[in-house]
Amino acid sequence: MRVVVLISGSGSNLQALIDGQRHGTLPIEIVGVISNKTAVRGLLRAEQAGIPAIALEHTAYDSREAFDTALRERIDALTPDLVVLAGFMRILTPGFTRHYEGRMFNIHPSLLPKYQGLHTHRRVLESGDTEHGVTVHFVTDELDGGPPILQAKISVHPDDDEKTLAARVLEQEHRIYPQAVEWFGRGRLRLHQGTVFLDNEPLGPSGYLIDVTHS
Ligand code: NHR
Ligand code: GAR
Repeated sequence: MRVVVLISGSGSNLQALIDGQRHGTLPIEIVGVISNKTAVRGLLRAEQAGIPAIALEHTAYDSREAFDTALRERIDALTPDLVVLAGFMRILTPGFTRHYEGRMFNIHPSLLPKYQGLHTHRRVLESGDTEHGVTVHFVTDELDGGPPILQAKISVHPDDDEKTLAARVLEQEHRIYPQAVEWFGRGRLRLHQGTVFLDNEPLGPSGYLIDVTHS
């Protein structure tokens, strides 16, 4: 399965996929990495793994549509089976998301549908929630609103700050993103009329749930 990964920053989720590919546990070939920001660590990680990596700066385009058209051309030249948003920080236009419907994933650091958008860890702490987590979902034009595939739920500790909480969420991201990609690569996962199916069974509104609140 050919995979293109879109990033904006450190690329630790990209690294988890690279590691899975390298160890032979993930049936994928990452055929390209594209960042909308230059000089980010994720691009270095790709280069170090021998993966073609480019920066395509959104600031060089005068509209979201123009950037998305250029991005789509770059991606489609790589003929991917799956597009993976891994810490990608630009909102995508409806034409773009429709083009990759059913074959584009995002990982979002909250228990969707809670806390769509940015600064999720801070908002969880401000709300006094005792549980938090991360969601892998199919991307649709509804921002962070596409159908969930897989969620990992963790506990919020009384002494948590944004940093400690983000770190524990990230640990789960590195487990569940490769898992979801593996399912797709083995043909076990599909999106049909807004419902996610795993092994031909419809998943519920949270996707497949992994509860790590007691570990
Ligand atoms: N695009 C669509 N259409 N649908 C989704 O579900 C998307 C998406 C693009 C990115 C990731 C998402 C997240 O996991 C994602 C999901 C960026 C923003 C944002 O506000 C919001 C959500 C997500 C990513 N971006 C600002 C913008 O104007 C820029 C912020 C910045 O550069 O720091 O694009 O949270
Ligand atoms: C991850 O926590 C990811 O869930 C989050 O950014 C981090 C990227 O880390 N994504 C978003 O907030 C999307 N808006 P990484 O670059 O090390 O994979």
